[in-house]
Amino acid sequence: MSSEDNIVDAIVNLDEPTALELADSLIKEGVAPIEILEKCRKGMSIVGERFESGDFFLSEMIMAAEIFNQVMDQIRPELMKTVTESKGKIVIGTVEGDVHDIGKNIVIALLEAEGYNVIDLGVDVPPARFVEAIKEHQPDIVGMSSLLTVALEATKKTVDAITEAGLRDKVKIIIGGGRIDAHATEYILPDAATDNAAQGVKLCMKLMGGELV
Ligand code: B12
Repeated sequence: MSSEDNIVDAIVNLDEPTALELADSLIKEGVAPIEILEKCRKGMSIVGERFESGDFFLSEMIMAAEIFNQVMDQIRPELMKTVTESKGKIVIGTVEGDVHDIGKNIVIALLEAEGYNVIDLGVDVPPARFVEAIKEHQPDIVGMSSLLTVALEATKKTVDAITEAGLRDKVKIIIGGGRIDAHATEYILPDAATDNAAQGVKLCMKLMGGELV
């Protein structure tokens, strides 16, 4: 079995030392940071399935998240090695009612590695806080993350609040997260949507060029 498959198992087995050791060897072997993160994401999906089926409890999801965050800390310096000139400003947050932030933090790391200036509003961010941040920072793009089905409604409310504040034509909006699909996109009506961080970075580049995606 390869180190990449093993890191999936280490996360599912909640084996932090092994996960960190494997991440370190993968970095040294020259495996692309994004590939390592995708493997870890696969591990997190399995953890989620086990939670859903009742084999894992909340505490195990918390432990898996902790391991993922440690791996992320190891990988971030590798990502930052490629930073180029500033490409634009992005305000991002996890919407109200949702505290999942691992996916958001990956998007932030990838965007920063691409040279974007990112303002992170954190988690459980109310629509009014997004509006305030747009007024304060005047970003090119606003990113919203959500992992819970119920948080899709908060995402919709956030887009509506931006429209009601008269700011909808001042920023491009991208939504992302595990529950984002064609139905959610049709309902929320952002400028771009994805359930994948690397794709999200590509979409941001297109949005910066004025393209609707
Ligand atoms: C870890 C985890 C937790 C941790 C979160 C810790 C943290 N700091 O984030 C904790 C333990 C706190 C947690 C809590 C809960 N969780 Co939880 N959690 C997970 C788990 C296992 C992994 C999520 C994760 O980090 N995945 C890895 C990352 C890398 O993937 P990702 O988030 O999808 O992000 C990628 C893309 O979506 C994209 N992306 C994400 N955001 C954005 C934003 C933009 C702008 C862009 C471009 C892209 C993008 O980029 C990322 C990389 O490609 C998932 C299982 C799963 N399959 O998602 C359940 C899951 C999301 N949780 C779930 C549930 C039910 C809960 C709780 C309600 C449980 C409870 N009974 O309390 C609470 C809710 C708390 C709240 N109010 O938010 C359900 C949601 C079901 C649903 N359909 O709504 C899931 C799917 C588990 C399951 N199968 O039942 N959880």
